[in-house]
Amino acid sequence: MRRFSFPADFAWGAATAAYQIEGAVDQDGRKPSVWDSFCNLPGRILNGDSGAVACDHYHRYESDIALMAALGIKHYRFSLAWSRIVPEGRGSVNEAGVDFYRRLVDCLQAHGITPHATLFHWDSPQALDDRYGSWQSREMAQDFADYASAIVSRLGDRIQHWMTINEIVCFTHLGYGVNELPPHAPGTIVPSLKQVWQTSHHALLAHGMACQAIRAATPQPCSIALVDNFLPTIPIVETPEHIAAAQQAFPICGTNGGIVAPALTGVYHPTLLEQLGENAPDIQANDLKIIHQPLDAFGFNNYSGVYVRACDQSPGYEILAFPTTYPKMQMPWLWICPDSTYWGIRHLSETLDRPDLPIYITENGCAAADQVNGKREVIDTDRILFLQLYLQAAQRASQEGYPLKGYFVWSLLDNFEWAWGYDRRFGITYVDYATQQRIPKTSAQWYAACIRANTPIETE
Ligand code: GCO
Repeated sequence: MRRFSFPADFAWGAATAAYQIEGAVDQDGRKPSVWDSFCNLPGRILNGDSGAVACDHYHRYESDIALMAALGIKHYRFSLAWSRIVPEGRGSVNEAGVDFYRRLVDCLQAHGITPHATLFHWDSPQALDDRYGSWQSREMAQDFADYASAIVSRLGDRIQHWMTINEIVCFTHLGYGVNELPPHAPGTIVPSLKQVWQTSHHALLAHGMACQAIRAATPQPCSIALVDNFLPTIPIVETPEHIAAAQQAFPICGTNGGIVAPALTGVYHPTLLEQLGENAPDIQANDLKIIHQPLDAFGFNNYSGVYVRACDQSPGYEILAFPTTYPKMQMPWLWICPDSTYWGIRHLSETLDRPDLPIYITENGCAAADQVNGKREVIDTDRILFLQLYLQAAQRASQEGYPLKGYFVWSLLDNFEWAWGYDRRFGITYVDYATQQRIPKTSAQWYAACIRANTPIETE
């Protein structure tokens, strides 16, 4: 069967995040992040796990990078720990923390792997939570921009691909709850939904100000992206009426109208603002201009979606619940929806009218049972099936001319899966946390074959 290849310059990568893999949380000047504190709260993390050791990547990065090179991976998305670089969140820079990332990037480049650095992947300095409540305060945006300046002025000679913030909804709407503490992330109880939306507004401001800071500090041309896990709406059948319904639903589904929409269009969706009423965030005169910065790319973290159908009653579409037997991978929210890849890309290009914006899938992957057999192998054919379905949908978008530039599998390694601790494994490489041994899973070999062929390989 003739397979459609991705474009010759398609970027095949792997992704990780600092707090989920590094460990060494009190080494070389790093100060606590809100996730260190959150893990110390009884009952918040499954099995009382924390990122204190994780995959010990801080000490093992050279062998982990060699693993990537052996698979033919040419792009690596990782995140920088803000509290390793500016331990108090603002003020003095910890040069020993910067040196770790300098060593990491030099090692990547020695292996011919391009670094893609995410400035913020949820682990903000505890000191700023103590000072003004983290994202509840507008000050966080300025402190984040200053941190961006500090690191880009130091590593901008080695890093040309910057991503400002990962998944705003996850550290705002999942961290701040109205009259109850949400389970997922550090944060606090706030008196109203307005305060929750104010935290995501401050995160959008931080993104915009960081874009400006990166452009001012970089010593060479660079690419800047925002990374988001917006919710793709999928037409139940690809007929004009159901496609129109999915497009109508997209900008107001979940938090799409208040996060990806303002970042990419400069406008909070009017229907969302109408629905929020007095719970809408306070938006200062120049805010949306700051937020709507020109971008060089967009990072689409793609896991699942929702099905939509047209209907006669207002508003003209219906978001469909998943049947209880709908296939999932090993997370309660991980319904298998490969068409979310294709339609997510189309919504960015068409529904938000940004056909100009190159797109990377900056995360895609799944948790799976991952049993180690008697030969110390992990035969994860379930993960291969998942990845193949999503990559085939990505290929469809690419073949139809949408500007898909690359794909980063989540994740290179099994790692600290936030509130689920180490109970859930997303890696294409198994980590035996007792010994820190790495075991490339069958999916790693499969992924290496995809990279060589530049297309999703059909399983034999
Ligand atoms: C996210 C985060 C990752 C998660 C992964 C699996 O997308 O939630 O970026 O840190 O570990 O997605 O949940």
